[in-house]
Amino acid sequence: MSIASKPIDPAALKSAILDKLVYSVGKDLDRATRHDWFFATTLAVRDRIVDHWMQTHREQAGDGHKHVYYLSLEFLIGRLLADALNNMQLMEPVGIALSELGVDPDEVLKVEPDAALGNGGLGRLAACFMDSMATLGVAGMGYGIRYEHGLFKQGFDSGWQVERPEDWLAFGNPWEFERPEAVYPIRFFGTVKESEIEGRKIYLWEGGERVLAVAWDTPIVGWQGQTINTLRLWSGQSGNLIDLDAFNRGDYVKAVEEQVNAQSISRVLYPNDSTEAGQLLRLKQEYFFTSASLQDILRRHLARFETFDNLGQQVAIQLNDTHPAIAVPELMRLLIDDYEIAWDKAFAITSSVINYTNHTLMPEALERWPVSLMERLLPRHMQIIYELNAQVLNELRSKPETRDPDLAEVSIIGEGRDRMVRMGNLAFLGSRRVNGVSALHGDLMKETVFKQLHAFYPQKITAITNGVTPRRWLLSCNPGLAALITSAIGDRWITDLEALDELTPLAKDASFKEHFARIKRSNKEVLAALIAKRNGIGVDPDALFDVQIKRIHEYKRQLLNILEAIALYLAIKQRPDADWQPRVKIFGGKAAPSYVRAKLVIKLINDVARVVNGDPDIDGKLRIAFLPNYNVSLAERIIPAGELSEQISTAGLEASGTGNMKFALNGALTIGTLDGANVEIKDHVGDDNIFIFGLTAEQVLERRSHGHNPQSTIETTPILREALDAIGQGRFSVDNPSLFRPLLEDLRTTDWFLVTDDFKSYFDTQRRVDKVYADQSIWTEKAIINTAKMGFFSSDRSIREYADVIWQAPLAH
Ligand code: B1N
Repeated sequence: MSIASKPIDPAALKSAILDKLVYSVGKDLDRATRHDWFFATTLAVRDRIVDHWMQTHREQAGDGHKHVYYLSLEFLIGRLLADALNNMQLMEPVGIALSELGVDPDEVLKVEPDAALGNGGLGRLAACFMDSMATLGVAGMGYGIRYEHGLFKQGFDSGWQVERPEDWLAFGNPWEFERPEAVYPIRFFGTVKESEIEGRKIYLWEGGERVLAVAWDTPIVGWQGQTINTLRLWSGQSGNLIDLDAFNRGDYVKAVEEQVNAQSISRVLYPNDSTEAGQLLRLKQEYFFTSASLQDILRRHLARFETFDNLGQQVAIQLNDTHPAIAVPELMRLLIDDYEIAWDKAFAITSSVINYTNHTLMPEALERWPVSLMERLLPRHMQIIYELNAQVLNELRSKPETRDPDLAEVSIIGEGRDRMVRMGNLAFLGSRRVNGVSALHGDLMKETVFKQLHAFYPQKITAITNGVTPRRWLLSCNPGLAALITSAIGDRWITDLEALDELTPLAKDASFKEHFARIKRSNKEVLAALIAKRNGIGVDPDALFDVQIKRIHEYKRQLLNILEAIALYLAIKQRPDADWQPRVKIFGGKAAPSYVRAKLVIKLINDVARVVNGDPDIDGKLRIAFLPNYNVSLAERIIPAGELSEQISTAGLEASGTGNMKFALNGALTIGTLDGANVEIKDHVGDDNIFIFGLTAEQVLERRSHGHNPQSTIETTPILREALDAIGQGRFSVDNPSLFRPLLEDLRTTDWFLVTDDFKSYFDTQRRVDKVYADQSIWTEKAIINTAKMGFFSSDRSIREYADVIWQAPLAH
């Protein structure tokens, strides 16, 4: 029986919540804080989940269910209560129960901390996939790290980004269950001793550091609670709580040193997005969670079948980027050294269960670890990597068409002065399937980073376009629009997003259009109030809401956006009485703390905002607001109010993007380049319902190799030159006119991300946007078409494709 089919009684919920408040939280009604109510509510709801969780465990134990394990260094899950209530259809009765207790349900939902165990798209995708696996009944388990501190909190100080530590566990976490019995030892450093027993070589990896990985489980509730899967996060612990010798000597620091070191592994998330971190602690984190997860997977499998012969039939492992790529030699090591399986068989098993998703082609994000570091930290793995590499290269060498440079390209070890282990090649060679995250990205993988590997293994690469869960990104975040859609076409869309296509004819229906526009307008009012509260500026809900929310990165080109804003500002000042379309430019996003240039872009946006918003000549025709501390919960408030979605990366560099899908689903039109999934969004909504501009991926490569001359582009584009001059003259930084010189100098010389090349086309396209927006009836039609055509971009569709093409795992629902 599904949870939804159980009678849902607000009175029973009310007494369950009260019980939890008194007996689990230890407070009475009069003294309970919002936090206490959040805890009590979650614990009451959790009880209803747990029975079904156990039921799911029992069902999935049978051999009819292939077990899918999603290994990811990041799970950007955000808040869980609203999601769980929605998926279990308990939102309404819990709302009633709380109200009757004199508590505002919205306040309770809002005090839940936003679990920011990820940086951006890659981590959020993992969270959407967990939701879709549970909804479709895939026996899917997520494995990651239980970071004590998630992504830093962002504040602004005089327009500069400042970082504050994040502390989501400070008040405890009612969702998780510690599993002290699921504990695995993880070794670092040490040495490998070789010996022989009965003609068989034995490798003993000994000494070094040893830490324990302890499991913490969070239930993941699928739609209507039919399947409840598990997200298992590992935390670092020392086996020795205290060093008694040191303690007795009076050396108290030394006495707890081992514990402190072990815990530091899961202390904090690295704040990098699309760049590699390159530090020892990062590599330790990667190995720590990968090894713990694989040990757990093997133990679970043995408990089911008592043999590894059928591992490939019963288990699929998905590596979310190369962060867990050490899984390839680790699985080999466990099978060979711990379970005495021969090399060839171990490799056959490994390469039949492991799969790898690539999320970026940018050279600075492709993980490479110095051989010398790996040899020290993971000596046994380096032996396995060398042997695997030799075996693969020998096989390929025997093919008549193979040339030496081809072999150098596919080698796991990059030669040169500093020898490096190329994690992408390792993951590719150890995997059954390697997938890209959009059609364009899949093609580019074959033509660029994996060109040679693809030539040798033409069946391996597949492209599965990303998706987003409609439960969080429409049903839960935009209840008004969700209700309108359901009243028009029924609620099938919640689990079958293609049903949205039935809205297409309604794009011409006057009454539907009016409702649709009214909901957008009301979402804009809510966002306007938030902007007033957080940024202290008033924005007109009738203006065009133009939004760019994502990590701050040069390739995402927030700089192009703010340059366009400056050019528009100068144009308005020149002709203040012309018929300007009022516009609010909204920004959100964090820069990696060490990414100096990205932080300077944040400062520039904030400084331009201050000048523009304070200029009486502009009179509200242009407003700029950079909302601090962009995260999942803030996205849930911004996206329903967005009208123009900025997806303006240099073509070929954004592997997919998923914000682009969330905006279009909520009725925003995209202004974007032909990059990542924008290409497919355009195919689905049609050329008339999207604003495409700029160079294509192919033209970008061509332009970079020859014909790129930013200086002359600037000279021949007066509006661009004037915008740059305004910055250079200190118009936005009167106290320090040279502040932004690094940005200007780069634009005038290298301009690697082709901001100057795309500027004119972007500016002109924005003016086209203004014109279309002026006719609200036409704009609304286009917005409805965008929502109607987003069926393809559900993460349910992505997971169906993974289950079919990669995992060969059945769906229960
Ligand atoms: O993965 C998303 C895509 O939609 C985005 O286009 C892509 O940029 C993003 C190192 C990354 N690629 N690489 C990362 C994250 C953290 C890190 O430490 C790289 N993130 C992406 C989902 O496919």
